[in-house]
Amino acid sequence: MNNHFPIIQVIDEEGSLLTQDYNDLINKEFVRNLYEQMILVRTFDRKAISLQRQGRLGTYAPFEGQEAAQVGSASALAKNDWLFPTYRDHAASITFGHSLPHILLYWNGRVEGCIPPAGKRIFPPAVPIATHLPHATGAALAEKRRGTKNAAIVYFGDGATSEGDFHEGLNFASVFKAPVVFFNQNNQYAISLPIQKQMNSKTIAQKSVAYEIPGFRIDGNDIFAVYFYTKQALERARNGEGPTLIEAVTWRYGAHTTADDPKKYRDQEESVMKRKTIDPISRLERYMKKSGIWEESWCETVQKEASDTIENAVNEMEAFPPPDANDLFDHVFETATWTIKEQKDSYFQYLRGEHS
Ligand SMILES: Cc1ncc(C[n+]2csc(CCOP(=O)(O)OP(=O)(O)O)c2C)c(N)n1
Ligand SMILES: [Mg+2]
Repeated sequence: MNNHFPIIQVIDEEGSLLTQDYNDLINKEFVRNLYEQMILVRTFDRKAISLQRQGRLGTYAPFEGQEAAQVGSASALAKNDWLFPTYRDHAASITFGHSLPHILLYWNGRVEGCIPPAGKRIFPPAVPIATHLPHATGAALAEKRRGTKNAAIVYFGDGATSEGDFHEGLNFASVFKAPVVFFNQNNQYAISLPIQKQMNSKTIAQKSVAYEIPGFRIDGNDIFAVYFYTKQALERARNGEGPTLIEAVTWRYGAHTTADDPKKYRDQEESVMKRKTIDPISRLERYMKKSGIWEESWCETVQKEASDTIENAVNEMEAFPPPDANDLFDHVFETATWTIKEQKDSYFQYLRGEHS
């Protein structure tokens, strides 16, 4: 079978613009905002790994390499849309307005980290793979039934497409024309499993054909392609035209989480090479240099501001009062089952030193 879904780019790897279609929109302010946001989230990601290594964060799932996919897509959302992230999508959540200290609190196992700022429709990260696709479809359908123009976006990886929930979410959304964008980040690995062993399909985008919905395979390291194709999918959703599947082809440079070592299952030289060629931030930088909107002093300020913002977020996270042990049990079900009650009693006895 041929590949029916060639990768769509708006800028090439050298940073040259391949189409004039978006000329009116790609202005200096737009480009600078995207660049600033990518620097902020990369600084966050690196700091989070460093905190984990120092024992100041529990564990962490890094996204370095996937900044364009997440920042570009979340930048296309409107204020009242819904965002359903996985454990790797904090760059999308941050871009959509989540609070930095709260995201850090999440990685310290704190329930406060699951709660977005008031008015922000951001779900807690889904750790079970693909369970949140039907949730996003449901939220989108509720918006449609209420007669609003709000849409939902749901993030998931290549591995998630092997789960039943992926197919149920897409089928239901297609049948009911739910205003939802299925945003896949194909980073080509599900922990240690490469995409070639995950599926026989040549692409993830082609899975849209089975559900009779539009599918696009875009270069996920090209922030313009990500932004404009997500924007278009969201517009279709708002206009009552139903869901879209977007496959953003990308790459994670580092480990699956801070708990694994990628050198055990792949040659990390590939990440070194990809950093030189397809890095999303360097690519936008090349575009900016070619189009005469690059200034070294501006870039230095952006980096300094990002570092200050992240340092403040870390201070805020670490100044939080210690956790309440009740939180471990009180949010599992709305009303605790007898098993949860028993576990809670037993744990509090243990904390009081009443049994080992
Ligand atoms: C239902 C379920 N099965 C297995 C796991 C264990 N698990 C955690 S992450 C992961 C790989 C997911 O890969 P992918 O969907 O490509 O996302 P990525 O981590 O690359 O962002 C697996 C199998 C899980 N969390 N949930
Ligand atoms: Mg993956």
